[in-house]
Amino acid sequence: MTVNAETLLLLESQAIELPSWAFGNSGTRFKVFGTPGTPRTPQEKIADAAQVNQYTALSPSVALHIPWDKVEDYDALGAFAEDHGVKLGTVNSNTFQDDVYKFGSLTHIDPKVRQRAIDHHFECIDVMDQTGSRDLKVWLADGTNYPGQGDIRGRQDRLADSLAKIYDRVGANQRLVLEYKFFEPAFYHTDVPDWGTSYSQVSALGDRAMVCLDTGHHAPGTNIEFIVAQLLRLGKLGSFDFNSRFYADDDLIVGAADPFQLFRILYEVIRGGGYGPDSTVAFMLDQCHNVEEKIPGQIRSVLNVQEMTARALLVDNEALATAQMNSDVLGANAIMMDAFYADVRPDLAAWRESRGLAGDPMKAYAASGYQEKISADRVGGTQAGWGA
Ligand code: AOS
Ligand code: ZN
Ligand code: ZN
Repeated sequence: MTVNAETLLLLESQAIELPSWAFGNSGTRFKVFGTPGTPRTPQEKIADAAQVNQYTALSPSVALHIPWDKVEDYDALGAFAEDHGVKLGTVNSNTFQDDVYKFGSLTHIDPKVRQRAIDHHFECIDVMDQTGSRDLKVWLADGTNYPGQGDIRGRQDRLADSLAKIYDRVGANQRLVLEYKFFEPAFYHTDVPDWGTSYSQVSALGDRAMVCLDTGHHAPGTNIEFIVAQLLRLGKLGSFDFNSRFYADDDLIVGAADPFQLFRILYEVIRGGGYGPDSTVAFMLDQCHNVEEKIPGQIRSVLNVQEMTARALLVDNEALATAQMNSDVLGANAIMMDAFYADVRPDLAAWRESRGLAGDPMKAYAASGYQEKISADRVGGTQAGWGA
């Protein structure tokens, strides 16, 4: 199977947003290993993200995290990004690291704490107004550890109330995307544990509120592509946080743990109209590189998404429809597997070269000397905010 011109045209517009925090040091609660050359400022994170785009032409924007990427002058930060060939993207809020949020943020029983969390989101919207960002991504650490610790129903009501106040401030060209996660840091219940909760909360808000699907936020064995199909059907799939997992919220390189799952997800994205220039579904990575180098880790990630998208585009939909019509179980399955097993890498490398890019972006980056330069220049790079 070869990647034809029509498929290449569809691949040309692919854009995968990079998270600024992927370039910072990260780790587990046992240890955060430092990587030489780690960025010390938001500008250095953006410069590193720009490297990924330079070698792949796949990642034209960088997601910010407030307060980790807080600066005095967002116009200047935007101009810095543009100078490096990228744009500022999704703004991620943070209500999980202040002591005041120990028992919740937007769901907290104390109205003063809730207001503080709401105000933080207003601040994020102010940032979006300056950066021109479309999406405010809300992920909450809210939840409880023990039965009885909180009133699950009351927390849900308070969440709805807080989100409505935030949504009121979201501009006409902006969106609120609500991410769900079934556990962690709370272990008994999480206030937005699943797509159904996120869907019901955002549906109550309005058209510009959507669900964010983080591929690492489901129980083992969950059929994630089914959720993708359902959310697209409902018109509520706003964005993806791509990563992969073996066990919990591992935040490993997307497509590393289960390439077949990534293929199946992307097939449903395409099938449901969530891919291409007319789609508003945002592709973003949400990853941490604990032991590997961060820039090549991100390059590998966007290439994995591109390769699996190409394979998913190779599915012979006409033949598949016929096989399904005839209840040809094995025939239909073989059509999917043929596309999945197609090695698209040589075709993609040749296509890259035809566009003036290196055929092998990993190799080209390694040979560029950038890693050595930042390792020599930057001392005392920052932690992304995770781990430790
Ligand atoms: C946390 O588990 C979530 O995946 C968040 O999407 C994300 O990692 C965070 O918002 C970064 O601040
Ligand atoms: Zn996420
Ligand atoms: Zn996560």
